[in-house]
Amino acid sequence: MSDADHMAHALSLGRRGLGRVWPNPAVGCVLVRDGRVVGRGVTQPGGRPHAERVALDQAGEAAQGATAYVTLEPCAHHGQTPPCAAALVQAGVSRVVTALEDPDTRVSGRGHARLREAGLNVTTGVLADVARWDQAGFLSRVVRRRPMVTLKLATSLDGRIATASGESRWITGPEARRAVHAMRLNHDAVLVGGGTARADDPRLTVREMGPVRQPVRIIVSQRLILPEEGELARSVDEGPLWLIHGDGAAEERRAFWAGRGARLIEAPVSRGQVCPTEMLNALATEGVTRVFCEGGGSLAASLLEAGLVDRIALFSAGLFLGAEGHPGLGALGIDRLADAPRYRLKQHRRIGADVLSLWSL
Ligand code: AOF
Ligand code: ZN
Repeated sequence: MSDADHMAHALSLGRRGLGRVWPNPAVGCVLVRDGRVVGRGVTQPGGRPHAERVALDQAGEAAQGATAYVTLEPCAHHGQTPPCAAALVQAGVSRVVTALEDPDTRVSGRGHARLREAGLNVTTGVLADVARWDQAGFLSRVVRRRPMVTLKLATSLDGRIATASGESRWITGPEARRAVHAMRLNHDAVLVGGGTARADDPRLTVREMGPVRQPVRIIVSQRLILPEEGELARSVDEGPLWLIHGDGAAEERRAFWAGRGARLIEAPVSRGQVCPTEMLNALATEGVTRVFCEGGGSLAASLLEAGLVDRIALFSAGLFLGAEGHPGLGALGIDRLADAPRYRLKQHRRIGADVLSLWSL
């Protein structure tokens, strides 16, 4: 097994932490001695203990003379626990292989330096591209001071997210909805605009996936006009609920939601809406690294316009909705989703930078 093979193993462990460890990165660590894995670790829920600590505890004496594969530079700072770099040295590890340098100013190069000073053999940059993809949220929070944003869209084949009369449930089928719940889980937070909260009355929790750490539910509503009798107000106990609003939100509304147990975050308003850049900056300050935005149309547009969407998860359902006065297809006379003929996917193929999907009735 090569260094890259062991690092791929550590990366797969690290991925399990995504959505559970913010504000910290989801790190994976594998300890290998004489070709045998003697310890495995992943950053624990809430961000501690760190991955190396978990792997070292598992390995015990077997860590002596082992090689540690870590997906991020081991930390060098004294947080609530001693630095991982010191722990690796103390356990007698002889070689450390990492994927990325940690941009956190308390670490940035010091972890690697400490290991080298202690006489360990250090190799860096192994599978760095994969690690950068996996840890994009943490890197973004630290370097750009905003979380990584994934925009989820569920559209008809003509790119519409609702019928002309506003019906949007459900454009996609039950399997796609389950996939959405799984995607919510590997993000720290789920974000929707106030319009969606009013129109769909969503609960935004992860359901039917066993006991899980619920992502933070974040609603952005400039004036805090949200259904006070709806699912959100009823489900505050089911997971954290944060509301982002502007300075124009009425005092009674603030008091209502605060009384319900929601966390209120005020952000600057520009052009009549909460400024998306400032909003994400505020979320990064709270430690959020990965945001899953589920719409609606205006929030998605304002994030896209400001260049704040890093990833797009596009679900396409096999129907056309059309609409009078919109670009694309004209009116098809469809008000209710049930009236739209559903096509079935026959083939799905990447062609250059495009996707061909072949559908039939
Ligand atoms: C590691 N291994 O598994 C993780 C690391 O607040 P603290 O003390 O937990 O430190 C958080 C910082 O530690 C975080 O910003 C990042 O630099 C690093 N995370 N380091 O050696 C780990 N999760
Ligand atoms: Zn550490």
